[in-house]
Amino acid sequence: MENKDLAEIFSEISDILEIQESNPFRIRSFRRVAQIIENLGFNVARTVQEDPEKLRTISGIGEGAIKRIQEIVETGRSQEHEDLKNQIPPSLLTLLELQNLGPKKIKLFWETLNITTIDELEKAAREEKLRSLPGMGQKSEAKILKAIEDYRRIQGRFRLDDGIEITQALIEYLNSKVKVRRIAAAGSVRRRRETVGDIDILVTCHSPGEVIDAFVQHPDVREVLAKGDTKASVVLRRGLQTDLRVLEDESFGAALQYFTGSKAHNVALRERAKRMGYKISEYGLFRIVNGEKIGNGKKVAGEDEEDIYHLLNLSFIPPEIRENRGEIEKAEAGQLPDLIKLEQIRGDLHMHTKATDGRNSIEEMGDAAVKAKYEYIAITDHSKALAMTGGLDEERLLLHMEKIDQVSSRIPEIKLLKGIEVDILNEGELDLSDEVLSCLDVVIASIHSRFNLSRQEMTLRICRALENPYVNILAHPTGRLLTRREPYPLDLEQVIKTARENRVCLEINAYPERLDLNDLHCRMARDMGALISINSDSHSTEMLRYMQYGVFTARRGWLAAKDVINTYPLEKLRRVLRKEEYGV
Ligand code: DGT
Ligand code: CA
Ligand code: CA
Ligand code: ZN
Repeated sequence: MENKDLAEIFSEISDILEIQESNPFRIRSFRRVAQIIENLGFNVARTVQEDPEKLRTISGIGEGAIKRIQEIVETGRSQEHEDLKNQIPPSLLTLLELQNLGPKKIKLFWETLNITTIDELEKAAREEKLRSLPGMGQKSEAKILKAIEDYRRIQGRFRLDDGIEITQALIEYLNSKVKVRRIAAAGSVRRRRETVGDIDILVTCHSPGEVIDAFVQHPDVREVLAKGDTKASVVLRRGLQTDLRVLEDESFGAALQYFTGSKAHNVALRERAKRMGYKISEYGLFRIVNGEKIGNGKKVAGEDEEDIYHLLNLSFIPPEIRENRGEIEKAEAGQLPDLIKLEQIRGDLHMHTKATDGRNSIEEMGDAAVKAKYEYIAITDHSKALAMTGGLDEERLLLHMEKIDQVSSRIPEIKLLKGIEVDILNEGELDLSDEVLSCLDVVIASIHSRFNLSRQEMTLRICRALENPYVNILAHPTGRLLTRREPYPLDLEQVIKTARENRVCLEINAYPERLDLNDLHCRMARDMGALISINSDSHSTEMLRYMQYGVFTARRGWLAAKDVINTYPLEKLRRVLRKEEYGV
């Protein structure tokens, strides 16, 4: 069982309690447990059985929570959760998935208009029945309609980190149950697309029946959609579908190529094969002569994926860029970019500490970064405009900077750079004085307020901030939250141009819910000569691992190490941050 599954149960308990207007303290404590579990870097379900003491040391997780976790791990459910669910219409919980709609509003709609489903809510909003309710108005009614529209569009897609974690766990599980020969993820998971619709796993094995049986018996399987001799489809917890295919060794590579996709890439590859006198399918690459397969249908490639690309006179195309965006032409010319790798990342330039809304101290972040084998990191807490995070004013920031220097000298393995994530205010002015900003090593600017400006206003606002001589990085430039919030309207081309002119870098925020810039934006930035910084935006030591998702996005955006400043050695990085150097 994944941490997300456990966290969801705790979070649903708190949602239901909130709808029932139960004790606020209880509501908060369940909510907190959910957040902690979701962000822990180890598997809680396994730990609670093997080493429950480890959980007892985590603040915020009490005996009650541990008992509940044990119950869920042993029985697959929590009795209290089940009881609570029986006390409300089940569809109310679906309403919680709408952006900006919390338990209080849901309770209000339910009690006053007897609304329990998304369809009913939509109808009421269209009939203008919501606006007259307490705390509601025309604007909030329109927002609900927008949230419903967004929900319907993204429904059924999952974050990449969930997709990868679940895939890895399934592969481990199958390996532990059956002697498999080759096993791999295909589909959008392998292409590292930012969201995944379903998981595709391919396997070769001497006894297909055994793998299929083990697969459908996995404890997280909620429903078996199909079960055949060589293929099965199941629905896991949280509704994620997974397809498993058992293959012959001699066609594993061909199947991996086919089921990795994307569909558009496959169509283009198939046309190329045809022009060259080949036929390509999930079973192999076949040479066609006079409409016949050479050697009585014996294929020329199939066992290994690389052979297929090479026989088609292409260099191997990494899965992340198989989207039919020009990769086949570049592979033919031998001009594919040398895509960035996680090992090339030397540091992380965006993270928070206890000084604002992070969970760990400067020391703890520094130690964790040493473990991640980084050479440098930047500590970048929030500025005062984000009052709810305890954002820093000038005075506190100066003290914080001293501390960062002290910790840095105590940890010789790594350099801690002094930074800030400064809020961009209403008209593009920054939340802190230039005087203080000029003393920092790294200044990250970001938007956390007034998302509803027009495209032109937002573009102007951001560009003004980029013109400040001390700004180094524009954080999460479009503000989108995957499967939750659309980007604000923005002329990104203008923003990139202004960034480049002012020697500002654009961030790939690696937080799996953001991945902002996205893959296409990265490529646009690179083509326009702007530099990128990939940052985890960690709010605890465990989140440093999110760096990998930013690297996946960078790869999908055709970036090489030279395009990304946190692959540079410290001295070169500092020249870029001082704006003495920009570009390659
Ligand atoms: P997803 O699951 O929506 O995130 O995206 P994919 O790419 O994983 O799509 P999926 O699971 O429907 O299929 C896996 C791969 O199988 C897909 O990327 C390409 C291949 N494939 C599926 N159907 C077709 C098809 O009709 N034609 C071709 N050429 N390839 C297909
Ligand atoms: Ca898929
Ligand atoms: Ca599929
Ligand atoms: Zn941040």
